[in-house]
Amino acid sequence: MALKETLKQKIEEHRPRTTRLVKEFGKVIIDQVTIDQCIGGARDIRCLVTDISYLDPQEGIRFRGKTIPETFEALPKAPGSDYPTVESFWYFLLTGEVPTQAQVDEVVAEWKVRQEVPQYVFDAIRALPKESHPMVMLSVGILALQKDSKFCGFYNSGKFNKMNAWEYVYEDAYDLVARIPVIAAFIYNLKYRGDKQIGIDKGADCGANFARMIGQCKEYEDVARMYFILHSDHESGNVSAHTTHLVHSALSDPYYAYSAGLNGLAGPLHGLANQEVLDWTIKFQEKYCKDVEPTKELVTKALWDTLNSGQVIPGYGHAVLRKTDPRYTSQREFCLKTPGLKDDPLFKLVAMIFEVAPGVLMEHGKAKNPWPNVDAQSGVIQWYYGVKEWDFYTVLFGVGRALGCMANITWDRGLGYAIERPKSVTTPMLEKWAEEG
Ligand code: CMX
Repeated sequence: MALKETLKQKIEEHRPRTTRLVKEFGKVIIDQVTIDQCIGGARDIRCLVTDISYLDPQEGIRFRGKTIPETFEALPKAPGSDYPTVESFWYFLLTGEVPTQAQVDEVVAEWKVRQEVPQYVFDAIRALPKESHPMVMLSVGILALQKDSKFCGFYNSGKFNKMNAWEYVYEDAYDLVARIPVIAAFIYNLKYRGDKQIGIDKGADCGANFARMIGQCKEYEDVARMYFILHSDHESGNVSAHTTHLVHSALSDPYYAYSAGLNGLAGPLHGLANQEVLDWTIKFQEKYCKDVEPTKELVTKALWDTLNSGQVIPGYGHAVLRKTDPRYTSQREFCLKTPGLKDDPLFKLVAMIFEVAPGVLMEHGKAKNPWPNVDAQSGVIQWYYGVKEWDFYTVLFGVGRALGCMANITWDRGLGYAIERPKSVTTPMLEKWAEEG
């Protein structure tokens, strides 16, 4: 069965489960809210639903029930590669089913049709000041696509109905995931390669095409595939996924929703941390290692300097995770098995930080999780392959994250999730409840 028919069947099978939960068990209590959660960013409150991925604090992410190694193992691989295509992963995220090779081929073919980006998107990006952050460019590019939103068109058609609204979200979502790598490549070439643009390679899958469009080597094709898949989804409560879900819950179309999600991803406590890691590491090299090899003592001193100046150590800590992020481990394993990369001085330094930083953070005593997250390891791979412009790294994150966010809002509409509207209270109310115990 083709992707859309499989998804339709899955959504229709799922709907009665959601309806039953609301109708028969709607008042069952699954959590309670404390004052520190109210003030502290709603941390851990169970109030979102997604079946696309689940984040266990000890184990890390599972996509559709599969760990990262299980996901990479299960999905059909790109020709001549150890990694699956992004297209096969898209099928898997949307449906929860591992696609056959024939189903993957169909998605790859459809992806190619959908990936053409209208000229006005490039014109909108080009009109921005050249010094604009690439995340601004990406967010503007996605927002510019809104003009042709099929969901918005359906809403305005006078024929809108809740039962098949998801099909129009699906159309936009699919267009968006196919186009965002092309927009990202355009931004890269515009900003860092003197506007030397390279056209789409119609014979290539998403990862290979992205590598070629930014003028990269063959080996980078797997980097792109791995990177986009690893960054795709981290259940629903993180800033980018939650923002996308929230904005779409007002029936804003996928372009409005994901442009907003990208703006959240651009924050230094979220996706921008990957650029901050490289910035920190390169500055460390320049300051401490001009004439000497880095040592654990030097790294320890630099980490304490950062903490004592009131800054966070980028790439370490997490709101949910309490162990090393398996997305970190997966990228580290990629480095260790890649000749050249495993002996690269920057990788060795990142590995040394991994040995030292958790102990420093534990001694510092604030962070609940002293272990590295995805951002601590991602930049060094890009750097090694020559993508040294680290303000671009969050754009790469944003290309990957689109897969999860778009799969999620397609299901949001499929299951008819309501407009999001939590309740706020005032400080005097909290003080009164505090006194009452
Ligand atoms: N370095 C220094 N202090 C840290 C820290 C770190 N890496 N991680 C957490 N802390 C501090 C917090 O700032 C907080 O301090 P205050 O009490 O003074 O406010 C305290 O430890 C408790 O924080 P927490 O409950 O452990 O963590 P939060 O859930 O509040 O925040 C996160 C999570 C990721 C924002 C935080 O760990 C952090 O700032 N890390 C560095 C930035 C980073 O790597 N972000 C990327 C996360 C992954 C992603 O989304 O891409």
